[in-house]
Amino acid sequence: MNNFTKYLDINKEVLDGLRYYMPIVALESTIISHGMPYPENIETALSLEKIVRENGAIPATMGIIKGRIKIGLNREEMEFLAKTKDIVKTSRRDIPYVVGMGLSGGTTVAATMIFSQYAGIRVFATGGIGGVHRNAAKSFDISADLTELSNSNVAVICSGGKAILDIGLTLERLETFGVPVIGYGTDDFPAFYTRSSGHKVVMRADSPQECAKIMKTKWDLDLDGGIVVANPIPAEYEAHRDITEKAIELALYEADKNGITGKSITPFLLDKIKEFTTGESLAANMALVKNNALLAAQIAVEYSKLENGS
Ligand code: PSU
Ligand code: MN
Repeated sequence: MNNFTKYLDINKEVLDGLRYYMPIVALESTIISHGMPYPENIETALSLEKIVRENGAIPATMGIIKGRIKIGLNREEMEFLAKTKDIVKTSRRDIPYVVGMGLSGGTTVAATMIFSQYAGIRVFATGGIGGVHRNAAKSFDISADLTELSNSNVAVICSGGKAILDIGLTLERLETFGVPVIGYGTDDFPAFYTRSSGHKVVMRADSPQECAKIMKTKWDLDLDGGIVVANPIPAEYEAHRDITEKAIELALYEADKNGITGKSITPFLLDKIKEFTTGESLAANMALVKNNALLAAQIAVEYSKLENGS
């Protein structure tokens, strides 16, 4: 037995899924605790699980409840993370503190990848990954999501990086870390609220099968680390580029003025952008993450076929 197993609670559905090599999709919970307001957060979390199920996979929303690492939160636990005030945004750095002190945490992309790796789950859907912040040369603010992508063997299905980041520098870091960044049905890296960031990707896949093949090949070759599948927001939900960009600039100005730094900055910016776009960004966020859950389920189904040798 590994040392880590005693810290994990794997729910029955996920445990059965793991036992029988069924397709499973990991989902994060910082989006619940810090990324969206109540009640949109819980509505979105529940509909992601529904979409994953409808597309033939088992959902496993990760989180920490009173010091226990949950591989698959139940509805009550999701509600708890959605409503409670002092939930800790938990990235790699925070895990020992939150678990060791018996606290509760919403897991970031990095922490969710780590928990997925513990359980052996290879596919994970989220909204956007963290990355290199626009003023990183001064602030040194580079998300631990990128480092984790260089470590854990998990494919992260997302809508690119948030436009609050420096997308060009984020792609440079990912290249250095050896992380394949695959445009799904696109040659452009998406910018979360909008379909294109203006930065090209050098890899493209047009089907879940192709994504699964790249994953299988990478890990068969012992090239440890994650994969980013960048899935653009559906066109009908795309936010207005100019308005979003203005909102981001205003939000960055507010963050600077209020001295917001470290782990608080992403939730602060997202909240301000929502305010400045009168909710358009929240609607876009909800739509894109659902679209990612759908693709993740399809990829998980194809990947498990490859794993089972069929
Ligand atoms: N993007 C969103 N909503 C979020 C996040 C990103 O639109 O809630 C969260 C994710 O959990 C991501 C984290 O892993 O923010 C990155 O935070 P940081 O930059 O502090 O590493
Ligand atoms: Mn940061």
